[in-house]
Amino acid sequence: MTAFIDDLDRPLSEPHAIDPSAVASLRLKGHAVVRGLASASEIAAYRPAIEAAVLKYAERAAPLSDRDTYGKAFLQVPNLWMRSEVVREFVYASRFAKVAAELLGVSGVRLYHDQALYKEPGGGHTPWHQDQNYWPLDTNDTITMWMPLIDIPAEVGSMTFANGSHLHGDLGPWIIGDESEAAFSDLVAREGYETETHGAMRAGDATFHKGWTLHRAPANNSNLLRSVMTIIWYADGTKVGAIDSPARKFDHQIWLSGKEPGTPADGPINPRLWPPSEANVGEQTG
Ligand SMILES: O=C(O)CCC(=O)C(=O)O
Repeated sequence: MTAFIDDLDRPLSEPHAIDPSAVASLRLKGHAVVRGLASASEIAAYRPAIEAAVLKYAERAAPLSDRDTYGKAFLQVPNLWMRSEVVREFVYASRFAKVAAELLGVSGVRLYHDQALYKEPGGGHTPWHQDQNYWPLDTNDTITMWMPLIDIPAEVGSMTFANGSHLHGDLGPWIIGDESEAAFSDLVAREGYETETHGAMRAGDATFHKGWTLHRAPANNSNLLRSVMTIIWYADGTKVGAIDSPARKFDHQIWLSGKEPGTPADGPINPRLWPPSEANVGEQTG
């Protein structure tokens, strides 16, 4: 199949060698940084398609001052791969999925979903939270790639992680908001978690974090639109987990095609992206 963006430095199927320290960091701390995973020109090629979808969404968004803490944190636009063939090429990239599998130490990964997270100038902090509270997946092998589409200076900053928090699984029922910020701030202080950020990032650098890793992000006090694309995968072979909260009920319908708990999480919108499955091999030419 012909690639939509065909003048890249290297195809998005070309592997990216990761340092063993990144694998150790993900295992021990629950997060890792991989610098230069995509080049500036690759990002420049895909950013317009991602941005177009976000800006369309932004036209309908309420003014910042009218939103709650979660709403102020970012413009959140999910499943961009379904809206644009160009974005699909980016989200399906085996270069990214292979890194996710290697960091998790699993032989294959499936797509859970993608989402753009654009923190506007004046946008608020992203409260402490654990992603996996939302995900009805019967595994701890879940991972998010968070990739800036512009250079992010230190004063805007990237996420902060609570090192080792993923090793404790579910740390509380709070979904993202003022309550999760208060409860998890207390927990981080009380349990003495060391916190760590990878700070300034270049377009195409990426952080990876596990589904149970506690994380937050600072407010955007700059004039820059903090453009970030995320992709979430889980280990191939994972089963649909318990639907035991409203958040998980929502995710179950939207992202797991409502498949029965206990059955393989291999629905039509959860393709195996590493190793590329037959149906996607043609997408991998980059
Ligand atoms: O982009 C942000 O501010 C937070 C992102 C986040 O929480 C995530 O990707 O899991």
